[in-house]
Amino acid sequence: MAFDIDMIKSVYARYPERIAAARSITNRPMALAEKILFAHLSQGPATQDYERGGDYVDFGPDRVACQDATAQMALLQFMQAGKQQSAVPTTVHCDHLIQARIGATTDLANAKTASGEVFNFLEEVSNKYGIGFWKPGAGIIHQVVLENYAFPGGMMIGTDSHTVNAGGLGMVAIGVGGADAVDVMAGMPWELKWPKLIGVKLTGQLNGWTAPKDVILKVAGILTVKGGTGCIVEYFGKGAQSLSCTGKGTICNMGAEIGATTSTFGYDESMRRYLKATGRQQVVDLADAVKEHLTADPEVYANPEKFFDEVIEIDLTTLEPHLNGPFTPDRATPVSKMKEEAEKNGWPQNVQVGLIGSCTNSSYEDISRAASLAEQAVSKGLRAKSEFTITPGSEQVRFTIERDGFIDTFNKIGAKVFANACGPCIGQWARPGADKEEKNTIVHSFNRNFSKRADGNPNTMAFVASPELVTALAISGDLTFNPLTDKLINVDGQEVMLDPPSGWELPEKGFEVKDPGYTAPVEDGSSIDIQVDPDSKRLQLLTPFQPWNGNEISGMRLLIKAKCKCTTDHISMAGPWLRYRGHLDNISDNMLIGAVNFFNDSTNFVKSQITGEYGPVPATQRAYKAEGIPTLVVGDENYGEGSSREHAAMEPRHMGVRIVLVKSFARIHETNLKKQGMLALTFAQKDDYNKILEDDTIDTVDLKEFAPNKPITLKITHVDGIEETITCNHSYNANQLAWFKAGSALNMIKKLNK
Ligand code: MIC
Ligand code: SF4
Repeated sequence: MAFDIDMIKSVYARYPERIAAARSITNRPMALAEKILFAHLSQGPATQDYERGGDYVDFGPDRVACQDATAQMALLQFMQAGKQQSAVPTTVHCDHLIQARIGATTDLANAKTASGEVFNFLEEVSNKYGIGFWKPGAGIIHQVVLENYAFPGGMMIGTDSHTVNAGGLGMVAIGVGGADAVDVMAGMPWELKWPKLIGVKLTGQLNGWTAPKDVILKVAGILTVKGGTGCIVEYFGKGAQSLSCTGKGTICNMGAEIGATTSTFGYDESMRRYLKATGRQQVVDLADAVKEHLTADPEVYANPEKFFDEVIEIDLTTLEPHLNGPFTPDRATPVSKMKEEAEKNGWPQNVQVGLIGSCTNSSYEDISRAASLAEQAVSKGLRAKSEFTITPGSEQVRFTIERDGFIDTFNKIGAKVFANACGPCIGQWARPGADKEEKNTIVHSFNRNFSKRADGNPNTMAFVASPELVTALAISGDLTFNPLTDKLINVDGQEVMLDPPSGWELPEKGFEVKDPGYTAPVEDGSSIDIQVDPDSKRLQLLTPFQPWNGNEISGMRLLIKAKCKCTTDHISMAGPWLRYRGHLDNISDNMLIGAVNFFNDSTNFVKSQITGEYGPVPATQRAYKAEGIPTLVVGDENYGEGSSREHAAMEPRHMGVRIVLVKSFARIHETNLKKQGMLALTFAQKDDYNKILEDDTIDTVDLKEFAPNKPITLKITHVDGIEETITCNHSYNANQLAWFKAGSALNMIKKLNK
């Protein structure tokens, strides 16, 4: 049975009218992404065309999804919005707060004890506001959404950057911070800059060792971690149609790693098959009735250069398996070049652990193909030389793969099955010995591989690959092993080769699950009273941020000038800190502790202008706050890349940082800063980054004239008394400016609801 079928019906019912309105205005063939955007304007049918990469536009997404680690802040904010119910179907998924240590059953039980207070809070709030609740162990948000909620041509937002996974079912699904989710849940328009469009034409067909993952690993290599910023990536061509729906999900999922707003595919047979297999024939019937609107106009795919801002072509037939890493998901190395690269760069050859699963790659197809290799290993007298772990994406997948014998197969090569949760992908991995910080290599089928991400060890080099390649490398124990050409020695001393993997797109006997782990909310939750213990270490009700006082900001000191890559993991680390995601003051003790200080190349070691001493970033900032001294944070390119976590914006706001000034921002983080009433600025001249010195005092000169499209000037006074001014750009529109003035977007919502 499909959830929210009435909502899906009404979305499809309005498609013909909405597309006709858009067509009469644009007068040109449209890409799928444009059709979905036009069909979801919050104003109704289109009355004007929009400039790609220029206009901010208001949308009305169909649904919202939140995961436990971000839902806490999203719901704490929603509770202040003064609404009785969420205005659109919304779900909460408990997946990030489960630590992988021993194995699924024990780890899940431990998580329920350790984070019981948070899970209960999320369940109660969900019940009160009409939100569907997926309990711990039910699965990872994106896999559960794909299996239950995604539908072709729909638009959703989710408080997780990999919400984009739902593009595998032809949605425009976008990762956002909690404050954005509050807009949609409060029934208000949700704003996004009309994206540019990148077309990726896939020709040929995958074969042998190559998997859908390799498509996105290749694209990441081409576009880099910021190449997709502000863009929707639309995949098309015969090759696209030949991919499974879940394979499409994998490709869209990792679109987050190139900074893309989202990625999507046109409605096709693979989606029909997947919808049917997951009990949603009804959605197929509805989608079929409007199918011409659920893919681009044929002219667009026939002449992509005319309609997309950029076109990439990839031939699946000749595409090689890739390994991306270490430390960044866009460092792409084809498997045939790995030996050379590893030697050149001194990457440890010995693979210590191979990890498959996660929200990116845990479909039935992925697991069955990986299992085919494990099966071969057994029959050919091989054992996995590396440790090997599996994190299934959902209880439905886990139950079905267990029924079909794959877990037994994996057990034969000594695998460990973790809970259906994020686990090692988000630092929730109690990896024995990680604290020794030894240099080592792991390979995984997740999406991110930033420093410290999986096990907290800065010297762990993580390489991202398809589950098939991860399995082969775990069997060989060698990063430079190329299964296409290399032989292995088995227990009898014979040379053997692994045959290419094989598997099933969908289970022949259908999916099965006993308890999917879902709890529907009560009809009327208005009488539910949510209590938060004022002494709780895990949860804290929010105090509204102060509005802007209308004055210039004077006497700012530099808190930190971050050097090179500064992701949201550097700004607000995950792993053990996930436990404070519902407590703004406590989590602020991790603020920027991973960022590298430009002036001494150390992390969490900055100069205090009060004492002249060096110390940790959070303590230094707390001292500035206590003295009422405003501060500023400076950053490099693509600052805030990675996660949607708005804590990376709320912490500096709460701690008294006033401006974040960088060379460029990642999309979600820039929006999060704006939503929380922070000033997010970029250097008009990137080289001005070099003008900011450790002991500077900084003042705004013309903040009082803050207006859209008008740069802001900063005066820098160096310690020798020399003054310089620099020009800073910003992308605030009138609406966003109002958030700044009110202190936050939430303060605005509260005002409007009064
Ligand atoms: C991630 O993959 O980095 C996360 C953890 O899922 C985050 C969300 C979070 O930080 O809670 C994301 O991708 O948005
Ligand atoms: Fe969870 Fe990792 Fe997916 Fe983020 S990327 S949702 S942490 S499995």
